[in-house]
Amino acid sequence: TAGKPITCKAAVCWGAGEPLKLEEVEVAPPRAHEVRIKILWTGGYPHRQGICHTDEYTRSGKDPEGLFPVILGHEGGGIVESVGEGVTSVSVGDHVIPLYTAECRECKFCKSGKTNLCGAVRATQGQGLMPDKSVRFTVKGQPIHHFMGTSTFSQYTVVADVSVVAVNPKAPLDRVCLLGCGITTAWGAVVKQPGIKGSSVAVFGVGAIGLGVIATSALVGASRIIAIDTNPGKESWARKFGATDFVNPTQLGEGKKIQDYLIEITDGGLDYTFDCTGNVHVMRAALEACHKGWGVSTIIGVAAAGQEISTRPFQLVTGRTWRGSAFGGVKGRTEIPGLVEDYLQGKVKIDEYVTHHRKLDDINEGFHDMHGGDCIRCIVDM
Ligand code: AHE
Ligand code: ZN
Repeated sequence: TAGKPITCKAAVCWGAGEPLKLEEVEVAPPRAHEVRIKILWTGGYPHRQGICHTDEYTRSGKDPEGLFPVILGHEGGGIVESVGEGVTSVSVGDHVIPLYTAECRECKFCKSGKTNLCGAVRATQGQGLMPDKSVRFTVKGQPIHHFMGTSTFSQYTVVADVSVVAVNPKAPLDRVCLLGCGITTAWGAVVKQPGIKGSSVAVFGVGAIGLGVIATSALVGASRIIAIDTNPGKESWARKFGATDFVNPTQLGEGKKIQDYLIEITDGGLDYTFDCTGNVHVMRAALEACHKGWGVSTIIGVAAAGQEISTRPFQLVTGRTWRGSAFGGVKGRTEIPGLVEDYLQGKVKIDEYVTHHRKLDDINEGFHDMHGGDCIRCIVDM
């Protein structure tokens, strides 16, 4: 098949707010510095409502960067089918995870030692194009946009060679595909934040991201982990992943703010808080629940278009820090192979997040899971 177009099935979103439609898609061969991947598994579509649900956010038409028609999907695993000229980082047959945060190791960002946000392909990625400004997907001759540099809702996809990482083939791809987004994002947000060992942590939102933050905080030795969610069904999930406390902010009584309650029960506030909801009001509460003088609040959730955060500047003047990270600050090519080993050694949970399975043909079933609130992660069998 190398060097020739491949016809396969993909879930195409033809317009903002439209359901995904299964189509026969023609996937062109990889050009120089590109990799064509046979996607075997993808997660990341039926995220629970309000938690990391980026594919659904873009499908809905609310993402200002959204373009149509498009093949969504950004949390996948597969096998390299062929590579274009000049590709040295992966080979045919490698088990790989596509990366929506590339790592070129040559740009100003990569060389800074300060961030994982690579600049190599981000501009074209945001335009739904490959780095040479063209697309590899067509349906009956009509070009279809790429998404987040990954487009994992297709049985074959093409990605830039800086946007993919090979992993240990002994690891089950139907599990480690989840390292393509949520679990890695949560893991990185915690392990790259110095000081969590022996500290108090509050986690706002108990979906896959929140559970990952809870599990990783427990792993690095946080002394107290308070989980917060309006869904009482999340308490058992939170405790199973290592939370020591659970608070339902809707049960605090008339007019009582969650930040005030948390400050009371922690003798002045938390050392570290994490927003895993994408809700700007929750982000404010997470900042204001931090301890005066040193508390640090990290934003992980993606807020809807046009939303803005606010608080009194006094909150920062008096020593609280507001920060955020994308993909957990993780450099995918350098760090994901180690995370896969951690999973194989039982140090990092993945299996525990998988609540649902789907066939590609049933991908629209995702909507039901998402609104049901009982779905942490669904794995789609491509
Ligand atoms: N396009 C959106 C922003 C989307 C966004 O923030 N994406 C996250 C990843 S979400 C994973 O499920 C991210 O890490 N972004 C970094 C980047 O470079 O895009 C909007 O609102 O415009
Ligand atoms: Zn995601």
